[in-house]
Amino acid sequence: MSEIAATFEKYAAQIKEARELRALDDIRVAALGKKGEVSKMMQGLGKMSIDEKKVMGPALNGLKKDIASLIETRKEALENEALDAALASETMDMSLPVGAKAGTLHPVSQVMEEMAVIFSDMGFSAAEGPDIEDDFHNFTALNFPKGHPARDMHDTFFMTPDSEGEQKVLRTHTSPVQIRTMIKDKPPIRIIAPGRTYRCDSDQTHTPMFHQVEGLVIDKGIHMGHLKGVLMDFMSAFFETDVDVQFRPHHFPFTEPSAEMDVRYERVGSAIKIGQGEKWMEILGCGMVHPNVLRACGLDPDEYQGFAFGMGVDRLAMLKYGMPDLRDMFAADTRWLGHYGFNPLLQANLATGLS
Ligand code: 2U9
Repeated sequence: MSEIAATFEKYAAQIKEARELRALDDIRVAALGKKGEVSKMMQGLGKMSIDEKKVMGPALNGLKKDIASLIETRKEALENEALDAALASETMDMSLPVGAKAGTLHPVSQVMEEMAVIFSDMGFSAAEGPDIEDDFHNFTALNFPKGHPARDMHDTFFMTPDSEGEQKVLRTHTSPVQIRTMIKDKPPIRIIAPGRTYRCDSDQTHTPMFHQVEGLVIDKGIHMGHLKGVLMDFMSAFFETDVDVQFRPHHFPFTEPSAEMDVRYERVGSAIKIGQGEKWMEILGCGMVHPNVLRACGLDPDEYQGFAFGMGVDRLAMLKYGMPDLRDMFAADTRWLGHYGFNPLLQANLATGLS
């Protein structure tokens, strides 16, 4: 047998026997590496006559290719074997555990869903916007003039000014979402704006981050009667019982006239029952969109009118589901979530009940 054929047979046998990728690579280095046997044989070409070179050159190249190809084929086989072994030994249960307590939906998410379901049934769609807002959308367009004391009452978180000196804010309400919608879309507009809002305030009844759902309706001939009807229907649907409400005059820069809405309630032991009783509890703010706000968004107040409202989701969740302390809501305590959380697979809907 020629030297070339003997070399091929030797490595072919080794390659066939190799059980691991690492052993296979050792064989590759021994045969084809820079200092490997085939490389050394090729270096010998330099000392050969031209006629010998003509025969041995292609033969050695062929040997190199054949060994490389055997190594490649064996490598693929070893990799497939390793994958099959891993697939057989490593299992992953993709199904949800039956009966075992899985993750729960946070009450704030549940209440946001419930509110979206009720308003969507009334023809509202949900709109979203950025948490970091500019001064125009958070204040100026909402009829808070520069230097007006109402800006201070919002306990605003200010961002560091950018290179052009512009100072953005963490939105203090979701109202900038309605501003963006009014600038972008033509009336009629019927939207809710659910989302996170931020004010530098922290005590038993305030957290620096809280959730709001605001609403906006813009069309021709909109009046307070529409506002009252929508909000009364919303309250009864949300608390899943008849709810008696009253409106008290109030002031907001972005609405005129403005009002706060109260719901009738009573205490039964430590629980609060909404809907009946002798006491009134403030539940939301609302009003007719201020003409200055309509103008700031390019709408003519003589042609279009609208109403708006805003409510705190966290407090509504506490009232509906009896959570006693606002601060527990964002403590990320899994025992609290296990107790107050909702089944994520049961979606709120009006047909089978909200909760
Ligand atoms: C536009 C025009 C008017 C939204 C409104 C309120 C009244 C209100 C508070 C409720 C509890 C905030 O979370 S809270 O502290 N909000 O009382 N919000 S009217 O009025 C708007 C919004 C957007 C363009």
